[in-house]
Amino acid sequence: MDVPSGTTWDNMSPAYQPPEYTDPKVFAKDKTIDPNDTSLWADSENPTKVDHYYVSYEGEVKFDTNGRPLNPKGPTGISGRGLLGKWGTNFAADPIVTRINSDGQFEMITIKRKDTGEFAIPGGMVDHGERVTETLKRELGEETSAELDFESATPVYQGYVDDPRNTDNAWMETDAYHLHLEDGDSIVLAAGDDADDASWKTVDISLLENLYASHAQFILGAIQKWQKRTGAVVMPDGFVNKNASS
Ligand code: RP5
Repeated sequence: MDVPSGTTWDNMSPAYQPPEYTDPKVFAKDKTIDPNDTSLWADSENPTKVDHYYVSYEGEVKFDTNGRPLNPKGPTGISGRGLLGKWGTNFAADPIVTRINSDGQFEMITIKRKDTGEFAIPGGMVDHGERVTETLKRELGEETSAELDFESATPVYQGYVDDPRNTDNAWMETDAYHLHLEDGDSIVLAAGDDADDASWKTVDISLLENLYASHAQFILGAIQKWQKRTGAVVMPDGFVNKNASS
């Protein structure tokens, strides 16, 4: 269902009746089916019976009259959880890993997602009780086989992700961190089960315009901070001007 841009929960039409969708895979992975089964990852069908707080980087979470959390960015045109396991915020972490290649171009580690076929940061969901820096390391390892530590990485974004899976009642938020490697050439990548490809890609306009969800926004934030620290500038074709002052 199309929702006019600028629609909020306060100004939406009283006639708004979006189709309801929660994927059968989500119901099949309901943790309340067997609380001892650690392979189950989805919330109960009842949003008032979940085992987590309703929190968001975007502010206080609001609810509808049935106790369903409401997407902080407003109506999406679909209710339920879609493909997402949790009611409310589904927290992810995104490791942005960069280097300058031998031609002088700024590169980053990307994966090709199996679900949409788009290139993306090799991020993933934060497991229950996991620290974000642990998620960054684990997800990068699982999706690309690169083993890196994120304890000293630079935080570059924290908040809502414009993810195609978002619904009125379940949405993605992330913590994106940046790690720039001086010796990135030694890292060999191999795609894990969740990805069709894992590779270094030049960060140029063409890559940024075709990345999954709002990943380009996080990468531009990382580049901006890196430019401030180093005084170098990443040009739109990916070449790094080391003598510029940003
Ligand atoms: C995006 O989905 C996040 O930014 C992160 O990259 C990703 C996590 O979901 P999965 O890759 O685990 O499906 O919203």
